[in-house]
Amino acid sequence: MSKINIVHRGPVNAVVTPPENLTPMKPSFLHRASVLLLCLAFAPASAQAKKWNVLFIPIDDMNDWVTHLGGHPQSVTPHLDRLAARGVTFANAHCAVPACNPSRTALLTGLRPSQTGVYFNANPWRPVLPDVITLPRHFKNNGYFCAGFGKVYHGSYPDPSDWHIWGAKPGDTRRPAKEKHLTNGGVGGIRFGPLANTDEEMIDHLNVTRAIEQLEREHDRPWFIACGLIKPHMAFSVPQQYFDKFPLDSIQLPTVPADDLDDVPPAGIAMAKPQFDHARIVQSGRWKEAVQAYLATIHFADVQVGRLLDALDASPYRDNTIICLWSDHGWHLGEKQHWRKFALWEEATRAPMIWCAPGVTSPGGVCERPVDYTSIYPTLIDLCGLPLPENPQGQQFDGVSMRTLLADPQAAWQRPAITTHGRNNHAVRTQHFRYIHYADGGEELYDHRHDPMEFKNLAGDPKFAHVKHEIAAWLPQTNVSVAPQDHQPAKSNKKKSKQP
Ligand SMILES: [Ca+2]
Ligand SMILES: [Ca+2]
Repeated sequence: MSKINIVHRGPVNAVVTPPENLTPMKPSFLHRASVLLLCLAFAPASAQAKKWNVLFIPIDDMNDWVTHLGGHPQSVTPHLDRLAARGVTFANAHCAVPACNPSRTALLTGLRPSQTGVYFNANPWRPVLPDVITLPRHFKNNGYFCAGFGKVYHGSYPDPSDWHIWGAKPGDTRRPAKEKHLTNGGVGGIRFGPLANTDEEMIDHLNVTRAIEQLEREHDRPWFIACGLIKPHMAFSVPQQYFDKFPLDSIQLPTVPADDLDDVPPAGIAMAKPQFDHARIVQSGRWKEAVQAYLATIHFADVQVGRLLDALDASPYRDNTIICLWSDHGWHLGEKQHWRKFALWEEATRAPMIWCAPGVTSPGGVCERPVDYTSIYPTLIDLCGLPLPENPQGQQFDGVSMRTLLADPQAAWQRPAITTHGRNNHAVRTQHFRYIHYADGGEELYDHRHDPMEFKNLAGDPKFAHVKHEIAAWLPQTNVSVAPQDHQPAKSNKKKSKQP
């Protein structure tokens, strides 16, 4: 697979340090050095004018149930939609891994799990990638002010040293209120139900407020501010008013043919686990409630995004800030008789990704090219003119810059999106097809031109053998072992985090 193709540039904001002692120099050299220094003295000012800030908005577990992506006919997401209308939305964007920790690790390092071994939530990433330069670290190393709030990394495994401010500024003792659940909270492990809380009591509201406070500040250098939303991650629980917008009687369920898994190989059925969450939800008679709750929670998250966008627009940084919004993966609510992420189908891998880059994107761009999240890091440093990170252990990006697609969403694009779930299980998404290859050789092939819900597996159809063969050439050739698991209880890990 080809390596990154972005243009390597030197850091435009390199600090110019005058020589400590000029006396040994000959006059002619001193003169040349003075001229050089004079030129360099002006360089930071002109470079500064071209510096872009970055507003980075990770969202947790938001699938394509976003109005402008059409994943569910009843979704209400006016703020994501207005952001999309302002820049470029990627309608065929996919996570590198359908789980929180490995998705974010791949995104923040630019490295796939097949290169790092970070395949699952229980694989802490820093122990196996101790020196890897993360995306925020790279901006920090290049003179940016970096502040991160909310869920940027997986909750248990942040690296606060990547930032100048992580979680809350010193002295900020504000804490969200406890969630006050109005119902019994769900079915088995699928947790949902309205809260008696106000918006202001929610942790996402507080983290957005913290990010807004940074947007309202005067900054003496370019900044990279991340504000990660925790909703719509379970529990699908937000204030009652959001539930009221989706009357239960009106809720439309996904279409799930009873025989949909009949043509899915055993490795896929093992991921779907139809006898667990789905069987329980159907038996409980509360499927519509779960869908209602997810729509309500997405709507709440959308309102928080709106607060951030309003604050940016009211700030002096409106016109010199790149906005990059993404959700770490999709979510099944019964499709393929599956719930949650943890699978290689469209519902688990497709998620919103929206960019606004002043001078590059044009309003209303919709990109149908297949892209995955290993390309976010290369794209951001390309847009900001930062050099490639030099990882001490030599790891190189798996993705490439998407600048050409930001500038022209219809531009030619040869690469597919690749998603990995567990060692050597991969999905390759091209513009029209999804090909899944499991470690045991099981295969699926879906033609999205005629089958957007992936009901008919064409992998065994000889007519598509050539398609399968061509797509399979993109499967990662390196599939390293799974990184060591964290055996500590999740709660004790969370206590270690400085993130409120
Ligand atoms: Ca997630
Ligand atoms: Ca099927």
